[in-house]
Amino acid sequence: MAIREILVVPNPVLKEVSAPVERVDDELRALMDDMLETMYAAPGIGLAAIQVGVPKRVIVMDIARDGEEKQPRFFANPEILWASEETAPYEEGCLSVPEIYDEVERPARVKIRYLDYRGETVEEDAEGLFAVCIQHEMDHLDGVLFIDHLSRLKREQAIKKVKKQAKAA
Ligand code: K2U
Ligand code: ZN
Repeated sequence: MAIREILVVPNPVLKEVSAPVERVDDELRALMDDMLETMYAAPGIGLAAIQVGVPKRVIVMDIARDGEEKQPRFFANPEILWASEETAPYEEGCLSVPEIYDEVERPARVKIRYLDYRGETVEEDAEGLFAVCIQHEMDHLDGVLFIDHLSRLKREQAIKKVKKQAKAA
C-alpha cells in the first residue's frame, strides 16, 4: 500500500467527471487500498479516486468515531437510487479544500447501489453522517466540490484562501 498525494483546489483535475470501472479486480483493489491508507493519514472519513488524480468512480470511507474499531467501506460505481425530500444541514469540509468549512444542505436519507470490495452488487440505505459523506464523495465523481453548493462569493473566498495557504507553505 502507498500514501498518495491529495489534489487541492484550484487543480482542474478535481473538476473532471470520473468514468465507471469495468470490473473490481486486484488492480482496482490495490487502488482502493492506497486510497484508504491515504484517507487515514490525512486524516479524513472519505476519499474519492479523483482526489488522488484517478478519474474512476471509486470511493473509500470510514465513519467510525475516534476510539471505535475501524469500519473501512469501499464503493465502486455508486448510484443514488432514491433521495428523501427531507434535507439536513451539515458543516462540511474537504481534503481538497483544506481548512475551509461551511454548511451544506443535502437530502437527509438516500438509497444507494454500488459494487463492493469483492465486486458484488449491494443496495443500502444511508442516513446521518453516512448519507452526508456518500453524497459528498459522489459529488467528487462528477467534478463537484462542496464549495460549489455555496454562494459565488463564499466559493471565491475559499479558493483565494487555499491559494494563499499554498503560497505560504
Ligand atoms: O472528500 C473529502 O475530502 C473527505 C471529507 C469527507 C467528508 C466531508 C464532509 C462531511 C463528511 C465527510 C473529509 O473527510 S473532510 C474532514 C472531515 C472529517 C470528519 C468530519 C467531517 C469532515
Ligand atoms: Zn471532499
